[in-house]
Amino acid sequence: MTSRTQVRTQVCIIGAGPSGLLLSQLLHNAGIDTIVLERQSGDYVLGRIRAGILEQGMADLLRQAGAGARMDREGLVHEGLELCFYGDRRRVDLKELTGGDVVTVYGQTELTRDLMDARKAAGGITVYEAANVAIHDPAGDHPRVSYVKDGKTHEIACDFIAGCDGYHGVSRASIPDSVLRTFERVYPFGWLGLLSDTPPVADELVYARHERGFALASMRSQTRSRYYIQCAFDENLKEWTDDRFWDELRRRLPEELAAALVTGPSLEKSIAPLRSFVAEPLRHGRLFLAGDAAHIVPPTGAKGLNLAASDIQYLSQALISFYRDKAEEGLDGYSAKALARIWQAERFSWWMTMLLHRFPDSSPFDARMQRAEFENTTRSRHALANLAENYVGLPY
Ligand code: RFL
Ligand code: PHB
Repeated sequence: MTSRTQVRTQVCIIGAGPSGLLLSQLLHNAGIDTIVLERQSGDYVLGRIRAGILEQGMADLLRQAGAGARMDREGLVHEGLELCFYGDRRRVDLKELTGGDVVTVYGQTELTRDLMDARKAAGGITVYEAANVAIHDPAGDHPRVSYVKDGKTHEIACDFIAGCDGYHGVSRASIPDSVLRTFERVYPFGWLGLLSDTPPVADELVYARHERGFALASMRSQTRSRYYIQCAFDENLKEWTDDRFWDELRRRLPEELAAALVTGPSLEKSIAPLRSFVAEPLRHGRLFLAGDAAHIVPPTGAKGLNLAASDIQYLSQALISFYRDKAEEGLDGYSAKALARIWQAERFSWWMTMLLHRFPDSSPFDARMQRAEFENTTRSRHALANLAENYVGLPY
């Protein structure tokens, strides 16, 4: 027999990724009590190499959460990026095209670490390695969340549950099929990523369409690079030695960059599938979905983490005004408000993906259309400005 303990909190947050940790800090700063439940260990969460590009909104939220100091010191401000289409290189001046907006290069790992530290300093409770997390009665007035830790079952009674547990979490799965509608596109390829302690090949990110497939040159700092190449969706990671990766990357980058590429041993190598996904609505009674639990974008537009930030901004404001003013409008409007921005980011990420990848089933007509799309985008200032304003992030 296992014993069962029960505690109470105002908002139970499931998932200690960027969404859950950011929400916990914003609520804590407003005097709202939270408990965060995370299935993995803290080290495991920090070991996942993911996003690297922060929109202004995400950077501002991190500061608001009291966790922005290191990003302000160490983050790299990027005023532009490069698109390369079969060797044709075009710089996109984000700052000039948007009237001053830029992005910040700062790894999700570092951002997560900063949020974990801020939560620790604030004395907030995060339960790591919480197994069998289960949601009870989300549509009723007294929702609960149970979990198992060290062989003991625990239960949390709460006012609200924030489902910040990513694409494979329990939160979305706890909403009945009769309530939830999902929209999905799975792309017929993946991204093979490599992280190395080598200087980045260029000062700005380079998104390259090559006849062998897409490649991206990104970075985490002046001394740490992050590269991706498009691969088959069922690619075997074991078959990709570092040398094979570097050779393939060199083939796909513009010649001058390939010649300048500095290679070194990989610190991490992984394959990510590409998918577009949206669940609607984002609320079921007292359960709210945010971040990857609610939506997935292919990484081409660098929107996933940033979209999590806008969800959390809307949700935290709604919860704060509920507790401060007993106002329910924010909670009632959360799903529609967040989804409006989500669909814009979905469109942009889908469009960037279609523009820059090699599709195995593409016809000669499709190939010409992809080229025409590139020409249309780079020849027109209006089209470039549209790309730039989406890349730096739509306002929220
Ligand atoms: P996360 O980060 O997946 O965190 C969810 C957390 O919930 C935990 N969890 C559970 N906890 C308790 N009980 C359960 N049953 C649970 N099930 C899951 C998980 O262990 C995890 O810790 O979701 P969150 O917080 O919503 O954050 C979303 C971002 O992580 C994601 O959107 C980005 O990483 C996407 N992404 C990028 N986004 C950007 O904005 N810019 C980028 O440049 C960018 N590049 C990327 C990316 C994602 C990538 N991959 C691997 C998917 C590059 C890649 C390669
Ligand atoms: C990254 O650095 O991991 C990164 C950058 C831009 C993207 C996707 C991933 O579009």
